[in-house]
Amino acid sequence: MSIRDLPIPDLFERAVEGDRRALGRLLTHIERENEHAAPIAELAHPLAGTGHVVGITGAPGSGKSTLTGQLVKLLGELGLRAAVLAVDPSSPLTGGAILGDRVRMEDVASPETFIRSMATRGHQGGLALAVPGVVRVLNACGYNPVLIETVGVGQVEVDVAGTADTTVVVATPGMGDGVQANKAGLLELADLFVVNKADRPGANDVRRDLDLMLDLSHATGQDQRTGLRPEIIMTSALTGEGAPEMWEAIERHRAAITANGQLEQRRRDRDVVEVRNRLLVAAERRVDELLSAESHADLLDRVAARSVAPATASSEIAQQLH
Ligand SMILES: Nc1nc2c(ncn2[C@@H]2O[C@H](COP(=O)(O)OP(=O)(O)O)[C@@H](O)[C@H]2O)c(=O)[nH]1
Ligand SMILES: [Mg+2]
Repeated sequence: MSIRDLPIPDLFERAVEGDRRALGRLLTHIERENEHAAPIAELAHPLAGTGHVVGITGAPGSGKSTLTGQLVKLLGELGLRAAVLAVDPSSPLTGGAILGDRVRMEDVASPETFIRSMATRGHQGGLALAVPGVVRVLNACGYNPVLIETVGVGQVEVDVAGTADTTVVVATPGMGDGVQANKAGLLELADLFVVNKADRPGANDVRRDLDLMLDLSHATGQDQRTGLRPEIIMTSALTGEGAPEMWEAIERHRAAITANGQLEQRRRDRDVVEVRNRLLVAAERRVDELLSAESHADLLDRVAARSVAPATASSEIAQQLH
């Protein structure tokens, strides 16, 4: 029987046993949010939640993919079965730049590594729904850690970073990155800073800037989210220098938030956010359905004619929101 025709439970079983094509198909269902997505999530959820989810974010060109490649190489040497989820805001699923990244990453990755690219466009419920779903299935299939690479701009990335247990923010010399990170709200997100391209002049200045900013946020009480001061690690992804130190720092962060109970809290919060996001999508659909209903055309006409106020119309329609 072709893998396409396998019932979902069989497909899932194969994926858990290590069949990469089966896993690929499961992820496609999840990404499409089709009728198979919920049954897959039901199978995966009890098995997931123990793997370490690491977010790697930063400006385009800061070296996230190269760095992720080095990390994946290292993890392979450590005997870990890592997965990479590369989230790109623009490329279609098979698209340009990301494929380039993928080839490079796969050159160094161990055969056990699973690499998946995901576009941010074309998701019905948005990435906020698709990413946790994909991570859940990867975890359930024994991939640990799961590394999520995202471009550090915009709300989507901030949401995706919220999916991670440990969020690494990558900065580089010569881009005014400290300031950029601050602007994009990445400073608050970072559990760990990596100054990549440490082979370039100015890397130490970036480190110093980040240090100063951390001092400042400490002084103003802005870092109360975690109570932990993010470490700053210097790397040169081209050679792999600093990659082991980066991984050690990621593990230290995980150990710290495991010990202080934050890991459990973060995961709980994340699940609630996912439930909330799903409810919002469902609610929005229901609202659109109500607004386009024939029975409300008259009411909306009266709003247009200024004989009924929008607030009154919405309270009236809201009575059918269930
Ligand atoms: N000099 C130097 N170049 C790097 C380093 N890391 C990555 N690069 C280069 O920076 C460019 C962008 O890297 P890439 O990993 O695609 O960045 P991404 O957009 O953040 O994923 C590529 O040309 C890399 O070869 C590094 O540590 N030092
Ligand atoms: Mg990249």
